[in-house]
Formats: sequence, structure tokens, C-alpha cells
Amino acid sequence: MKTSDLFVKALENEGVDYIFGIPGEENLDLLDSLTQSSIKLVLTRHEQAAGFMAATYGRLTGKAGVCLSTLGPGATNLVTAAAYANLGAMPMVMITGQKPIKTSKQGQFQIVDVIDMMQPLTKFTKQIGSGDMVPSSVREAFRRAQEERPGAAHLELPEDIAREDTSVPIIEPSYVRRPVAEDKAIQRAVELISQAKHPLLLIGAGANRKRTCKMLRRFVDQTCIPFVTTQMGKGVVNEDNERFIGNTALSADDFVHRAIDAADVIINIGHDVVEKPPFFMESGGRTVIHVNFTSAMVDPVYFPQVEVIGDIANSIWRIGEELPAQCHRDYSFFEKVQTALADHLRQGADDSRFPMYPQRLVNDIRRAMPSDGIIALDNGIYKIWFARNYLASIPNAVLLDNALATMGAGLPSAMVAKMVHPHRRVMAICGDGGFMMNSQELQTAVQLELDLVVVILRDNAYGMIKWKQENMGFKDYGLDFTNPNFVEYAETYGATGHRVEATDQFATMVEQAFEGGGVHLIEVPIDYSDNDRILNHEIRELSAKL
Ligand SMILES: Cc1ncc(C[n+]2csc(CCOP(=O)(O)OP(=O)(O)O)c2C)c(N)n1
Ligand SMILES: [Mg+2]
Repeated sequence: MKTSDLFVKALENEGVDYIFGIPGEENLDLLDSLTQSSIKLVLTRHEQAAGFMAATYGRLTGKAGVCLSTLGPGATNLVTAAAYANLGAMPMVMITGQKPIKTSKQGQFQIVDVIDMMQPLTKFTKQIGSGDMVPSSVREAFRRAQEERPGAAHLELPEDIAREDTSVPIIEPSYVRRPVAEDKAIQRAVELISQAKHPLLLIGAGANRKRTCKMLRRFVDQTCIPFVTTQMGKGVVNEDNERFIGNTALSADDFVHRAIDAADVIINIGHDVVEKPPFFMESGGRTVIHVNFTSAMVDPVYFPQVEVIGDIANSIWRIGEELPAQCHRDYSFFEKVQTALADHLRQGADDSRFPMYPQRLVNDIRRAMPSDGIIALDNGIYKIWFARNYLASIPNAVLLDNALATMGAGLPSAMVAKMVHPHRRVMAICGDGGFMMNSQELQTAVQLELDLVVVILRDNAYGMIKWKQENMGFKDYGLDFTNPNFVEYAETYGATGHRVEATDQFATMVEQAFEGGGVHLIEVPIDYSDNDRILNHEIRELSAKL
């Protein structure tokens, strides 16, 4: 069998249904083998977007998403996506081509040491040096990408190897279950929680990856222990729950941080230090119980005293079974925080000023999205507003990146979310800066005939950095830009463009866009003038009074 045929068989064996990417001449054998396969090739307009799509596919399904590029420039374009997947713990396998390795073809033309380049960005990176190595290399790449903590893996298939014959059989994935925590660790956690005066649950990204949501929900109901979420832990337990205290969208001084300050034991579920810290540990401070699939990476701001390592759902179930009821505790301070936050979240939710107030935008979008609707955010200041004000109902319904926090992933992530969940409403929410980093993928979305609403928040600036600049007392400089006419821009791609000209139009526009189907771009002029006052001052002052 030709090696490239075997390679495709090995991918099929891993359950791959899509490959996102852009082939080069070094991938042509593989491309030809794909013509005989059930795997669909999704051609994008930039490898970075293909990588973001593959990573988000992995995030949503738990199965590694696969992306493809040529050598050199194609592979360098995958670099940001590799970091996105690896930091965000999203299973992804990248396949890149290479010139022949047994002979020289064109000197050093286009040659970059891609294996070395991928080393710090992946869990596994390997050149396939012979056809016989395909089954084990593919299996290992998928195993590593998917195993907790998931991330990126990379395989390089040189063109002469792709073309050679081989006769080795493929390797079936093994039957494997995640290990569970040791009894003594569970006992220790139970003791500490039982002795605590003010225990608090913190739900992070890891809890969003596997089916932990049922167990966590039960744990919260059973124990009455209040919970807070990190940005990437949103929705594991419905945030519209009477025990929800808030999201750690801001790093410090929000209402939720007062609850964290008041907690003497934090049960930290699925958090890792890659996410912006939801709180900072200090020596001699409160006790932190780390409940995760993997042990805690120690950091100056994170050094939990107790670790419960193993399948999260199992750990939570066992802790819940052993823990005496906690509902009698005095949770009044947490409730005070909860009420203060709820009051604050209502502020601005109905504000009709134009350009639109971010709080109103979040509120309108929350109303437009059913509980299973998915929003995929790019990176900008609005991410804080969404993390803080948009209550997530189910796991992975708010796709945001609080790990690499890269711009440019919002649109590709939304596209693949729609492909994975064709019957759910999906919306991309991007800044005018971040959108333009992968706006060419509108064409891919149109070509794929996706039903997608893309909201662009136009402030004609890199607003997030402007906010920081202002807060740090720097002069307003270097962050403004001009934009294309987004409505016309959308139309040239064959999408439908809309511009909000009065705040009250927005909700109807969104509804009509979802009803109408196809790709819709909605340009929303946004008023960020209050960001600094509210996010940096008002919240701090109000929360300090609690
Ligand atoms: C690829 C990349 N480049 C730069 C940054 C730094 N950065 C973070 S947010 C931001 C501005 C985002 O601007 P925009 O998309 O317009 O959103 P806004 O904050 O204006 O709503 C920048 C430059 C980043 N996170 N990722
Ligand atoms: Mg902007």
C-alpha cells in the first residue's frame, strides 16, 4: 500500500471526519489518498484559521481536530494555532508536508526545521521517516493530543515517504479509562471541607472538557456550597443557579473576589495556571484543594496544599458521597456578594444609548441565544463583559480563549462550532481588530453554507489595549485604525451585511439573521467610553464596601 493511503487509513481509524487546511505540493500524495476516503477536506483561506478550527473541533468533541499544511510557510502559519490548542488544552493533530528527506530536491528552498519549531508548542512532534512508522506515529500523535491534559501534536510527512510502499497494519486505539483518585486524597479533601467555615467551589477549564457537569451540578445541589467560574469554566454548572456567585472575568477587585477572599477553603475544580489566575494564593493564606485530571503546576500564585488527582467527575462524586450535608452553614456573606453582583449586572442592560453600551449588547445577545446557543468570542475588551455578564447555561456554550488569548480565533471557532452542532444557533463575536485577522474565512463560511451570525464591535481601535493604556496613565496613542465598510465587505463575500444605526434595531436584526439563515455580518458601533470608569473604578469601589 502507498504510505499516504495508509496514513489516511490510520486517520480514519482514529475517527477523523474533517481535515482543515491548505495543501501544498508536498501534500499532493496525501491529498490524492483523501479522494478515496470518508474524511472531508475543509479548505480554508489561511492555515491559522484551519488550525483554530481543528483546535476548536477538539475542544468541542474531545476528539483531536486535524489540520493540514505544506512545509515552511504553511507550517509557520500554523504556529499560533498550535499555541492556541496547547495552552487551551484542546486536542489537535497538525500534519505538515516536507521536501524529500532521502534525496535533495531544491536545496534549502522553503525548508524550515518544522519539528524543532513545533517542539515548545506541542506535546508531541515527529517526522515520519518511513512508511512502516505511520501506524504507530499516528496513534501516538492522537493518544498524546487527546490524553489529559489535551493539547497539540504534530506529524511531518515528507513527500518521498508519502509516496513509498509499505505493508504494515494499522494500530487500533487501546481500551483505556481515566485513572481515579486515591482514597486517602478523597478523605483529606472531605476532612478539609467538613472543617471549613466558608468553603467555595471554583470551576475552571478542565471541568468543561469532560462530562463532569452532571456530577458537579449534583454536588452543588447536595452540598449547597456556592460556586464561582473562571472564564473557561463557564457553563459547566448553569450560571443561572442560586449558588452561583460570579465569574472571575477581571483579575481582582470584583465582587466575586470578595467571596474568594472570604473563603477559607477553595475547592478548585479543573483549573490550571494557564488560565489568567482567578485568585492569587499567598503563603499562610487559605487552603486550596486542587481537583483535576493532572497535578497542579506550581506557580508563585498557585501552590495548592491538597491535590485530588484523577477523573474529575469521579472525584466530585466520591467527595459528595462522603461529605456531610453543608446546607446549614452560614453562607450569608456569599449571598450578599451574589445580590450585589446581580444588581450590578442589571446596570446598563437596558441602556438605549448609541453607539451601543456593552452591557446592553450582552443582554440582547443573551436573550437572542437559546440555552444551547453557542457564542464564540475573539479577544478584546468585550470578552470581559461577556465573561462577567453573560450567564452560560451549558458546557462549551461560551467559547472563549483565556489561555493564549489570541486575536483571530473567534470566526473560525464559530464556524466549526456550527459544523459540529448544525442544529444550534451559533454566533461569532469579534472586535473590529480581531475580526480582520481572519476575516477572509467569511468566504469559507459562505462556501460551507453555514448559518452563522458574526457580530463585529466597531470602535475603530484596539480597544482592549486602549483601556489598559488609559488605566496605566499613558497618553492615548497608537491604537486607532480605520475600517472597511463592513456591510459591503460582507456582501463581496456573498454574506449578508447589516449595520446597527440605533440600539433598538440590534435585537431584531439578530433574530432576523438567525431566521434568514446563511452567513450574516452585523456591524455594531460600540461605546467603550465607560469601560475604564466601571471596570477599573466603580466595581472596585462597590465591592470594597461589601
Ligand atoms: C494575535 C494577537 N495580537 C495582539 C494581541 C494583544 N491584544 C489583545 S486585545 C487587543 C485589541 C483587540 O482589539 P479589537 O479586536 O478591536 O477588540 P476591542 O478590544 O477593540 O473590542 C490586542 C491588540 C493579542 N491578544 N493577540
Ligand atoms: Mg476594536
